[in-house]
Amino acid sequence: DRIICMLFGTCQTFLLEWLSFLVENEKISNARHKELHFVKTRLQDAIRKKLKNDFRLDAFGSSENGFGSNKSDYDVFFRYGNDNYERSSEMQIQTIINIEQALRAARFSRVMSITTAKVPIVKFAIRVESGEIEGDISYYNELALHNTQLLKRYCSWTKDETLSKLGMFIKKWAKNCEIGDASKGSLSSYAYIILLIHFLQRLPDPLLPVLQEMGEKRTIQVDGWDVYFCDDEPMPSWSQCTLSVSELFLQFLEYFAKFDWQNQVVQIRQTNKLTKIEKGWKKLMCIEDPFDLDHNLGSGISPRMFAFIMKSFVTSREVFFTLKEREGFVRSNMAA
Ligand code: 3AT
Ligand code: MG
Repeated sequence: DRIICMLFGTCQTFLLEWLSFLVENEKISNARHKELHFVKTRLQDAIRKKLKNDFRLDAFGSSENGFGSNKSDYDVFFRYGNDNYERSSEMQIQTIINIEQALRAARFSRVMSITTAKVPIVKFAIRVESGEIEGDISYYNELALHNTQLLKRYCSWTKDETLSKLGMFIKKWAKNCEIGDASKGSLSSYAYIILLIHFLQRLPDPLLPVLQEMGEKRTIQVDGWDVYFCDDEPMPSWSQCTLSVSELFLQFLEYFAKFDWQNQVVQIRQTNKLTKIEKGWKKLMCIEDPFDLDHNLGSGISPRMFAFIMKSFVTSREVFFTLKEREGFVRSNMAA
């Protein structure tokens, strides 16, 4: 029995170390940043040939927010240069179709526009030295640019790279469990990072503050929502993380396996709890966007998917925790 325990313990340590190693190796590198810059230039050149108007492209999402890996896709916004961007959906769809034609003409691969979704996009892929980069271009959404900055601020809160590694780790775990793809009825990477920040804000010794409540709070309106967050230097008391990525991951699983999904809303904008009744939300999974407070990131989750996501949290927690306990048992026995 002891030998089996020891093997399990070793496996768990090995597995977690191995995952940490993978994440470490996949962290977005300078070489990757250069390739992304190259892709942006290629996109600009291609679009310029097709569209007469002045325009600009802005990257957002994981290539910018600190939680990106060398395998992440490249999310890009298109907007007209004069900044009076057109909001009518017909115009947006027409622009997206024009961009699609421009990318086809410039020989990008797997070019495909999706104009039936809430946010019309053009998907594309392009070969670069390290392999292939997939991406999509959507029409300018200023709020997403602000939430990218908010995530980036949280990601850089601790001096070391614990948070970015943990975020990448969780996104990878969610994708492996097939619960990390909003287009397939589960949750987006973005939603998992919101879960992570919420959890870190609520540790007995919080690792993250609530940036939207801190500093000289003032209102900054974008699309009718307040996008203020404190952007000052980190305070020393917050800046050290003594827990490892694997320890935090286990606690993250534990927290959401036991979360009161029936009554509570996951949110990162206030210290106080927020209930579904207060929001008037009835969905099984309620995850509030930090800026667009009408937006529930869990609104697309079906009862079946909810059960599947919960099962992933509970099962992963059980597997990792059981192994951890056995490892502890073995260690104490060996020490004795
Ligand atoms: P990956 O590394 O690509 O998996 P990501 O951070 O790029 O992670 P997504 O591709 O899911 O995450 O989303 C790209 C950005 O789009 C992140 C966020 O700024 C914005 N975004 C995504 N989903 C939502 C949403 N439901 N509401 C508001 N903004 C969103
Ligand atoms: Mg992305």
